[in-house]
Amino acid sequence: MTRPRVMGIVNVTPDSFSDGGLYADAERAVAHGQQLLADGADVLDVGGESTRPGAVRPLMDEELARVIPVITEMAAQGAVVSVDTMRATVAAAALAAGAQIINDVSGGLADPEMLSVLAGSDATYVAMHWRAHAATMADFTDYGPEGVVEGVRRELGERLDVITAAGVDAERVILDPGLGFAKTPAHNWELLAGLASLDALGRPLLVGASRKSFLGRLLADGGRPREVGKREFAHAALVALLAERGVAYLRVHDVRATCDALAVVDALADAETVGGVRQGGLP
Ligand code: PMM
Repeated sequence: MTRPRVMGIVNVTPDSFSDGGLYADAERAVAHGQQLLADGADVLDVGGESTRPGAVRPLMDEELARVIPVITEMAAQGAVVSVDTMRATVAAAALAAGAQIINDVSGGLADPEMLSVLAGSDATYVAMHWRAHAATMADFTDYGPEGVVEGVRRELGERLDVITAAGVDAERVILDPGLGFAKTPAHNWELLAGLASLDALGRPLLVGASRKSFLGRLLADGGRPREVGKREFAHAALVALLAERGVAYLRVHDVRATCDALAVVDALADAETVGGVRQGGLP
């Protein structure tokens, strides 16, 4: 079992559901990124557009002004930086500023130029399952008779075909089921339970569950979802289970809690393996 890589989230946005406004200026965002690295993040994912349900898109210049100074500084400090954007122009500017990964929640659907920017670079590409922008995605949760797991597998497979047809080596692509994006809470659990069926696509998986509302719903008290900042224990439990299921990347806010959960998984796996042989459990 390989340890998943931890992608720490740096949202340079005034309105993200999970941490909106906390790191909205470059100086605070850089300090936050440094803290995430100190906590054990392998990659920093810098984003300037909130994708929370119903969010209004920022103007392109606004998005550029939010992310580029932070990417420039973090890359200069030696961090592996990912840019969370659906815009080809932002992706290109981020690569020029030192980013190595394009995290496109639309998997290339939102901007027709995205795949040519990708093809002209050597960046890694995270292609997430996506059906519509945040303003309307709640209207696209019907997966018909095939169901959400097969629907996401099929639609992600179609994206992978389009991406490789654009001249991008499949080896550069990481796939993501897109928890919460045109998904109900029940869909998210079904996808997590059915992750193994995405292995058929032959690419590493990234999962972003951190602080999402399906966890808030799970932990609801008297019908009120658990507040965003108090979902980290449930998320850490999920992290351990995802590590055991072979997920390659975890996109998270709470890097320290995530790394602690992964340390537990590692320790147990080491203890189970004696002389290179995995030991059985209790009789
Ligand atoms: N979720 C959000 C933003 N970007 N990127 C990927 N690849 N996967 C996700 O699940 C994902 C993402 C929304 O969460 P946030 O507002 O807390 O960043």
